[in-house]
Amino acid sequence: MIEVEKKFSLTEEQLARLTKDALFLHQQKFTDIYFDNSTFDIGKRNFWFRKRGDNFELKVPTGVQAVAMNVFREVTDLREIAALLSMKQHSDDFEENVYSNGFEKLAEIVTTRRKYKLGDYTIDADEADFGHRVCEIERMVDREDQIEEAQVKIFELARSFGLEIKPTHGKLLEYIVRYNPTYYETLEKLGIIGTRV
Ligand code: V4E
Repeated sequence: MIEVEKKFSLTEEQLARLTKDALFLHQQKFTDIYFDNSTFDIGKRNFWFRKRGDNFELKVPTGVQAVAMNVFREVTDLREIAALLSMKQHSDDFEENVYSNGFEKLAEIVTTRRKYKLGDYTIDADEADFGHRVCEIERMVDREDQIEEAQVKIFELARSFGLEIKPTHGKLLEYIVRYNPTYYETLEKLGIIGTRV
């Protein structure tokens, strides 16, 4: 399955309207630690490497672009992550290898997420500990050729609730804008992050 998602910046009132007839699934709190090295080699490939709770995940662009958004694949197999990041194995412990290969903490973000279901859409209302709120509307599809249609449907839902469709930073991008502008500017100059609808 492929997750197609779009981020929105909503007021409390807009979020209340969007979730009024949605089914509340649960609230969870999790910590993401993102990593990169001093020359930003992970970010320069538009890869995003994190430990969420106890689990390492690497987001890798699929090469599929629809409505000016990259679609990412999430790699969780540790051997595949190590291969994609060209990590040398110095220890049997994956986390030790992360650090011994020169990767260090880029950001640490604690998120409180409220999850809802609205028809075929999932809504994640996230609040990060550094004061950034973002709402994601998501749909799952089976095949790459369904991505574009899913994105159009997300935009249609958003419009039906009067939500403004404008570029919105996710939690990590907002974090690095605020706390690591050199990282942000480097990737922005390379065209890796920028204005996306
Ligand atoms: C993929 C990505 C980043 C990693 C953070 O991904 P995101 O979906 O924002 O995090 P989150 O917490 O919602 O994860 P989930 O729970 O959905 O798995 S940071 C930047 N990107 C890619 C990217 C880009 N290259 N340019 C722009 C403008 N936005 C995002």
